[in-house]
Amino acid sequence: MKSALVTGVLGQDGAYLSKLLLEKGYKVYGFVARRSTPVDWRLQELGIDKDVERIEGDMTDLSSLVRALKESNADEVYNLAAQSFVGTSWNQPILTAYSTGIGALNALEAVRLVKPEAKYYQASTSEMFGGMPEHPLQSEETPFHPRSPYGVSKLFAHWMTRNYRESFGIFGCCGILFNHESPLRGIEFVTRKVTDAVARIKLGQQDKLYLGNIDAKRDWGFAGDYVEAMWKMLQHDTPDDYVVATGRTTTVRDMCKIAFDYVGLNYEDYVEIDPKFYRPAEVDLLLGDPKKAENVLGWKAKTTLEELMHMMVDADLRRVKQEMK
Ligand code: GDR
Repeated sequence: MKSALVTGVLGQDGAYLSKLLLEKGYKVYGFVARRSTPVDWRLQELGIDKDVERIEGDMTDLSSLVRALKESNADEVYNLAAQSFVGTSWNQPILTAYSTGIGALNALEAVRLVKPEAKYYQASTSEMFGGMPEHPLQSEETPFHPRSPYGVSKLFAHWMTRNYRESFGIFGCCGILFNHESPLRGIEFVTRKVTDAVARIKLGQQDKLYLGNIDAKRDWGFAGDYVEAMWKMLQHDTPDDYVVATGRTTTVRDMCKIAFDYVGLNYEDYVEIDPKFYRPAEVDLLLGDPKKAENVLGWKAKTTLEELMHMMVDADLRRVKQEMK
């Protein structure tokens, strides 16, 4: 039986990836930070909270990662842990650098010290590109220009993974994932903020939805599809880096329209702009070129943005109705 250590296991991707690995017969260990209130609702929603074995630790504490790797004897390490909200990274840049940047280096060091033959997956991100106008379509060859402390921290982790591959022969892969969403998305991210509001407005619990820059364009896919790409990278003969995206970009405005239209409402009647949601530096346009992942790994996004938004609105309608009981 193969075993995997997943950091960030209580997050959206951690939950979907754990489910996939459990279905494939892996023993799954989740590396979790101690919290006064446990946040394992995502594992519960997927019905796998009893199946993931927790190991307590922190990404900024190398010794806890070393212990986790010894205890799990993992064949595959998936580093999904991060301070992952871009907006917060301007207010907490140092924490972001520690957890998102140094945290990844700690995980790599743990692999090097304890089990150098383990395969390592690094959750890299389209935020590393910064959406520069001269590169309207981003691939593995596109130069990086991160525009937030989060993007800068992720780029450090990305280059460290490449460096450990080149320096020590670690089987390290970086998945450069574009935005990926699901009913398990945190409420601070724009798609989930929209679908939660659509459900509340439809059910008479909320009047307005306040957003920031609705002209920003994103390449949005379904997180459940994207975790398959992570796994496939580690099953390939050679370690490499891959863009994981749908190849379609949509404005925040049009994404809102899809969600409101689904319940028969006009988004223009409800969406208002609040400059407090503007970011000090915006990434205007993200559009990924997923050809390499398709050609080399045989991976392709399966879920359209319409299907994704409908799935998320349905889940939020269910949740809000439950709350109202
Ligand atoms: P992003 O996701 O920053 O792309 O990073 P987010 O959903 O937060 O923002 C997407 C775009 O929407 C604009 N926007 C708003 N965003 C939020 N959160 N709230 C608002 O009210 C709002 N109004 C407009 C943003 O300005 C932005 O342009 C996500 C994260 O999951 C990262 O961790 C991950 O690496 C990348 O996706 C790929």
